[in-house]
Amino acid sequence: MACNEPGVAVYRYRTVFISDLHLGSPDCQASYLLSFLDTVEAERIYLVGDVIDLIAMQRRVYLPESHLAVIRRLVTLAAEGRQVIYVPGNHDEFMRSFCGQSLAGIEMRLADWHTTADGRHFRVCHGDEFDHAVRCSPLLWLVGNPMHGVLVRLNRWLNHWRRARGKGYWSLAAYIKQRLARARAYIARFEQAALTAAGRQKADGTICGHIHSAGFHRGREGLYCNDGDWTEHCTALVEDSGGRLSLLHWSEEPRVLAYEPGPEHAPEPAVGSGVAANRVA
Ligand SMILES: [Mn+2]
Repeated sequence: MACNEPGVAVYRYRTVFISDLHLGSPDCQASYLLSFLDTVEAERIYLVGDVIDLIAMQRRVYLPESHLAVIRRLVTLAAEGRQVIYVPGNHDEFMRSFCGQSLAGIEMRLADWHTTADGRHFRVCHGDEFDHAVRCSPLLWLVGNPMHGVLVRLNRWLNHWRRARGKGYWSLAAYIKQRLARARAYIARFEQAALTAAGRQKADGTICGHIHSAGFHRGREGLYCNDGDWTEHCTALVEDSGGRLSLLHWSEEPRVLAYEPGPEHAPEPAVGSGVAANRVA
């Protein structure tokens, strides 16, 4: 479906930030990504790294039609006059050698500065540059979902099996919880590294991806924004015409995951100012 087809809802934003698409790997949720690109209009689209997963492609090239359609769509958007800016990440590090050039109308940049409609300056980078400050595998984070009930049952089955083999009790739930706590600590350290960099650069904040965890965090140094990923979570960071940032979760029912936290005691966004407010058709 095309944006200008009558009857198709279109959501309009000033800027859209997406990262960690991992095109070329089976993990990419290309059909949701296509529906997002077909339904959301923006003047400027930022691709914040790990767009093409060259690391996965070295093992095995996986480029079905849906992945090629995403690439075609991005090239078309650029040809139609949208500004498409590609800031490579660690999985598409090779693309960094093209920075400063334009590829099929897509501007390649090592990192960038984005000024919001309300005049704030954000540094845009993939985020792997903060890894050194974190010293903990981002893979930890893929441990995933604290589906507690499932876990408890799994734990019971596992220990039943262990007992039958004369082995001692081992708590899977405790193990996973410990790993999740470590994952949370990892994210907190990553956020802090990004904020420290923003403070150093006299920016109002940092916009990045990399850890596959969409979120905002307001620190003394500014605002941390992570646009998430399109492998598990299908999330995007968007800026509306007034410069306000929010995080969208894209599925059959798009919804706002979070609004940027205001300064302390700022009023909550008005009801109806969510994803529907940006619906224009
Ligand atoms: Mn990455």
